[in-house]
Amino acid sequence: MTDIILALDVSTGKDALSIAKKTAPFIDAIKIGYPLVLAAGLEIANQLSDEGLPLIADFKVADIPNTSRLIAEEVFSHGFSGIICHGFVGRDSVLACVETAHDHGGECYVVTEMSHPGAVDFFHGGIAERIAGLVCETNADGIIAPATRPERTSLLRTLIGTKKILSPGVGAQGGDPAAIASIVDGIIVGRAIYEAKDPGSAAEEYSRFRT
Ligand code: NUP
Repeated sequence: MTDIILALDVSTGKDALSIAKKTAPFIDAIKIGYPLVLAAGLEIANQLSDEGLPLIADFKVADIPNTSRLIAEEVFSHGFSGIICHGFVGRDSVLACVETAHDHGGECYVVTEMSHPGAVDFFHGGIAERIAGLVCETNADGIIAPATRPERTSLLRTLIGTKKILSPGVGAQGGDPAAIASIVDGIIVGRAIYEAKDPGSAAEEYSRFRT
C-alpha cells in the first residue's frame, strides 16, 4: 500500500483547514510541523482531526530522552497518531519516542536520511544505515527516507524489512513519485499540493500513485 501524506506547512490555521477540506478525499494522512504549529498553535491538530485522517507530528524530535518523552506525550495528548523523531540522537532518545507513541497506540517514524542536498554531508558514510539498525532495535514503526534518492531508499528498505517507509521530496524538491511509489508505504507531498492553484486537483493528481 502506498499512501499520500499531505505536508501541511502553511502559516495560518484558516489556510490549513481549507486546504485539508479540499484535499481530504485524495489523501491518507496529514503531516504538520513547526511552520503551522508555531503559527496556529498545537490546537490546530484538534481542528484538523475533523477530516477524520491520521495526523503525523513532524517535530523531528532530537533531544535527551526525558525531553523527547515530554514532547511526545504532548503530541499524543493532542490527538496525533504518529510522531517523527531524529535517529542520530541515539538509542535511548529514540526509544523514549517509540515507547511513548506505543503507550498511546500511536506510531513513531525515525529520520534515517533527509531529502535535501545537504543531507549527504552527514547522513552518508554509514550513518543512515546505522540509524536503520537502531529503528529495528528500538521497535520503531518505520523510517523517513528520501524520494530525491530512490537508490538510497531502496538500500534502506533492505535494512528495515517490512517496517514502513514514508518518503518526502517529491514535487518541489525534484523527486519523481513514479520512481519511489513502489518501494515506499507513503509519499509525503507539501508545496506541490498546498501551493497549487487548485490544491484539491493537485492532490487528486498525486492520488494516482496510491495503491
Ligand atoms: O528528509 C526530510 N525531508 C522533508 O522534506 C524529512 C522531512 N520531514 N521533510 C518534510 O517533508 C519537510 O519538512 C516538509 O514538511 C515536507 C516536504 O515538503 P515539500 O518539499 O513537498 O514542500
